[in-house]
Amino acid sequence: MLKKVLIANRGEIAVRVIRTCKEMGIGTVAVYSELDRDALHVRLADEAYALGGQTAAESYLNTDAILAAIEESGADAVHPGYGFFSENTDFARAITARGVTFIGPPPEAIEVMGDKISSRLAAEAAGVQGVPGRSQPLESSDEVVAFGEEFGWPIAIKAAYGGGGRGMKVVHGPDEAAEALESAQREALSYFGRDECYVERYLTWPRHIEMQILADTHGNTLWLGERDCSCQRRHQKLVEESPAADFPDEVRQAMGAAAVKVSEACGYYNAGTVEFLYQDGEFFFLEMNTRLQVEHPVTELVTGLDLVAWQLRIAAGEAIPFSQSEVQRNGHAMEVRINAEDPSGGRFTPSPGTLTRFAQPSGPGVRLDAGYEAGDTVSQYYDNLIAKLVVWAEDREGARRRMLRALEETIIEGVATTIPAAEIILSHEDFADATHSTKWVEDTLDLSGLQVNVVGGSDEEEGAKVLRSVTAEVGGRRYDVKLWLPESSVGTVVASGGAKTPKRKGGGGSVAGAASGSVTVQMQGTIVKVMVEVGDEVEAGQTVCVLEAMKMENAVNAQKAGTVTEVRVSPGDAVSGGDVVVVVE
Ligand code: MV4
Repeated sequence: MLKKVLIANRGEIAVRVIRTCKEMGIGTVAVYSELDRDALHVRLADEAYALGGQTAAESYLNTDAILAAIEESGADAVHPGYGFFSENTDFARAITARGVTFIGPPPEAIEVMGDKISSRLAAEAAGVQGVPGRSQPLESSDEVVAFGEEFGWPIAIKAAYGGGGRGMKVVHGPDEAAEALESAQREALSYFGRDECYVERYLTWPRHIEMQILADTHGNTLWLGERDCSCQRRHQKLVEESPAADFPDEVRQAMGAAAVKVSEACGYYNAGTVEFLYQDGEFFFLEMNTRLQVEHPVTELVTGLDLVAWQLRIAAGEAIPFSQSEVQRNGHAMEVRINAEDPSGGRFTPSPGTLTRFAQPSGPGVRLDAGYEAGDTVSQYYDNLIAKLVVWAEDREGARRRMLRALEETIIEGVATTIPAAEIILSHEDFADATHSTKWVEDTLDLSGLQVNVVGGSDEEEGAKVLRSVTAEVGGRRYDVKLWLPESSVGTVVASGGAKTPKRKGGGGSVAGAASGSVTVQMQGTIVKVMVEVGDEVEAGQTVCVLEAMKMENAVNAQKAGTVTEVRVSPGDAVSGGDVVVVVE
């Protein structure tokens, strides 16, 4: 068995992995950025190593720093969690070359599934159909038009080398084809470094149903059951559940068998997920996620299996000792993601800060996988998932009611959270009746009246610490020691210079009252396209520029008609929420 596992991640997933390692008697090594030096995953691990840096790129994605921590700690395996290095084959190969086990699939499987054209082809070769479409990169928008005319509109343009929702454009007719292809290629290039896109029929009311698989290095591949992740907004999942409601068992069996075929076709081992779109009783292969997923606890609660434990055993070379027919599924599980985001008005804007209070739910059938405790700070630099609340009950209605009860017990102060939005979703009759699809939150659910007020807001300055180098002598030997000291103890901090435009306080973008001529952005991001010039006439609602934020392209629209008198940004500019980009008079 593995002896010491380094967890190359942070937050709730690092905590999740540490817990199972402890139960299995495996040593745990945490790594941390400067901002995470007191984080929960660091507190729980047996030992911890500083990576330095603040942003993910400087810390959790710093290969050299992580390799050094592996070396120092003597870890014999690395668990990558999700995100970060979980699907990075260079990293997997680099550690494997050092004799360290990567707790994940073979790199070749990550490669085949990492690119949607090759994964589509691999699935097709295994006899599993994707959405009807073309498995070649598009050369021009004429091909988009030709496909739409042949198969019917709407159609979807997708990034071949993409993932998640990034780079997908829906095209409703021939006149939208050129602009959609251009935008899809631009997004694909900026996110994935390659601009190849392909085309598929667009399903208008699908459910997102994914199948969990588990495969070992001895040729055993099992499917464990599905999760319905249809309840999402802008490709961020909000609620996941298993089993999927109104999902016939023969479809489940067929989808399970299809997932096993896809996974075998790429020589997979480890835990994995095969995603499908499900509409009108038919399912279509979408992509395969070659990692442990955020929502894996849903499957753990219905099967009673610890997926992290099985990842560890499989990585150590053990064979899965049970067969497909021995996998049992009981009752119903649901997961709600609790993010530090303000769902007011349905906007879900990031709300980083210190959790001044965190009352955790408990009682029958409740599991909370949190990455934070009261007093911890959610940084703007990382994913803002605070915790996953997962419940189990005998049936769907029992799980729904239990989730509402547990959400009510969960009290977080200091930051805004998605809990109020989850409560609205779970109380809605469409959710209770399970008539929702992937389009439901964005198209039907109305969160415009939701207003969240953060209670117990933290004083940002209080407790702020700064890094200072101090020379110390220990037993006569000289050491340079770094100390994190309260800001107040090290004298005045000189404000960093730079002529910054004064920013309006609390510039949330939406201006109350009459439509403003100052077009502002709602959130922090990068301007990728400017569509107007000084002197242009614009109409109310017309798009003036495109903002890339939260992994998506967002149209920034004029609020009133008039003439453009100022354009304050150009492509590539970084902007903050509330910044004025264009002035219309
Ligand atoms: C689709 C689709 C409809 N038709 N493909 C979005 C993310 C990416 N993984 C695939 N996605 C979709 N592909 C065709 N041909 C609808 C979606 C989709 C979606 C899929 C899964 C979960 C949520 C979604 C939300 C919107 C659109």
